[in-house]
Amino acid sequence: MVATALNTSQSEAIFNAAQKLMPGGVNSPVRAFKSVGGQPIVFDRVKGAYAWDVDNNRYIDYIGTWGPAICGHANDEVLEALSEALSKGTSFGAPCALENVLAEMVIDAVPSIEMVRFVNSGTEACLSVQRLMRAYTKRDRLLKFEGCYHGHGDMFLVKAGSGVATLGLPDSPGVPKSVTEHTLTAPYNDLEAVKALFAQYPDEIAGVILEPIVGNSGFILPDPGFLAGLREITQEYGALLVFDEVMTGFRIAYGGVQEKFGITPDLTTLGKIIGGGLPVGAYGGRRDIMEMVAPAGPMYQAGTLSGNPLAMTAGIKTLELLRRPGTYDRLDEITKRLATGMLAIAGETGHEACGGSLSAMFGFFFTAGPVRNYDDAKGCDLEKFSRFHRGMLERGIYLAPSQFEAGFTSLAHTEADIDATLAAARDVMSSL
Ligand code: KE4
Repeated sequence: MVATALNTSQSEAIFNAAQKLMPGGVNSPVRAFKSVGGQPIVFDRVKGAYAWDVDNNRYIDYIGTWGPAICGHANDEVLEALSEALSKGTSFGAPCALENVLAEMVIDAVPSIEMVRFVNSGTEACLSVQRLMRAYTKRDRLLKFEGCYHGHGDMFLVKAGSGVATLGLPDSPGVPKSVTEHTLTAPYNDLEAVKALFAQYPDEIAGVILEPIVGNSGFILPDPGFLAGLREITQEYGALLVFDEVMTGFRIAYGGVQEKFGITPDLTTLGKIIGGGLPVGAYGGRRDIMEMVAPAGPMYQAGTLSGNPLAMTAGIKTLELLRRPGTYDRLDEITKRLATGMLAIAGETGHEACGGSLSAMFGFFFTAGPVRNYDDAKGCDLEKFSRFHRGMLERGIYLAPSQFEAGFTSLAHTEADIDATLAAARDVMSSL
């Protein structure tokens, strides 16, 4: 593959300095490109489907700040709403009507949510929801799936996905055994393994938490019947079913995977899109469970900036844009064009590949497949993925710098962007 000269001198200088100031030069590990190697790109600005680095190279961006930018980066209507809100202050630390507005939108949209609590990140949402699962059921064990990532809470850093998988840190140092010993894991899409764990611990499992479509081992869909099976098993054993829709919420459908697949969990976590690019997470679900949360009930959780007016404003405007008619048909169409094109080109250029897309989420693996779980994902050609990633970057296409991530499109991506991406993919794959 001919490497095209990409001037990244400013990125290099800034990133070198950053490594002396912040661990690995980043504030979130996956951004350091450790899994794919090469020079991370330092962003200067973003707009729509595009990002520009500090050397003024332009990229078609398929990360979209890891999901929030589903309406396109720096959407004019979101920015306008924010500048209005800004004039009234940045944070109140007191009740604010905007919290009611976003809460009502989330409750109206997400089938499982009758009551919601806003926090400041997906991690905080998952940390809070696992405490609520245990408080409500008075049971200690949690069941998660290998390769699923639910933020960096200790109890979840057991065979997690995303940056943990990328760095090969399935069990991070600093996490005491006493915390993870209550965390059970099973392979994704393996209902028999789940049944066996419930048979072994019939009245000890507070609940099952999963990514209903996996984005943190790469893009992995649930097998037909998997989600329904989990709904049945948890009901049978009096355990809770929790969908971590931090990534899929408002991306797969306006009501998330639970709306698209017609399976209603007891609790849901959200993040990313509901903040429209500002820090917002949320957890919500059945009223009888949520009323356990302080100060309505005894389960404690709190946060200085939770529900702040700026973040609420960005979230409200983003959901307003998403609930316009035709949004998800458009996202599905443009993403299918990309994913089917990529797989076709892989085949035409002699590379085994599998994957696909659903609504505004996509992914592919360099393997014949199928990829149904984390082990399958780990078995694909990671080295080839790294070379593909670098080749695409040099051609102005910004893909997630890890095989264990999903790709994201937005309402700002055009057919021309997709076709330019496919042309670059053909160029790279022809000499990969
Ligand atoms: P945050 O704390 O990063 O807002 O959310 C944690 C989280 C929880 N649940 C799911 C399903 C998630 O995907 C995430 C975060 N996603 C990663 C991307 N795979 C964030 C990117 C990063 O870690 O920098």
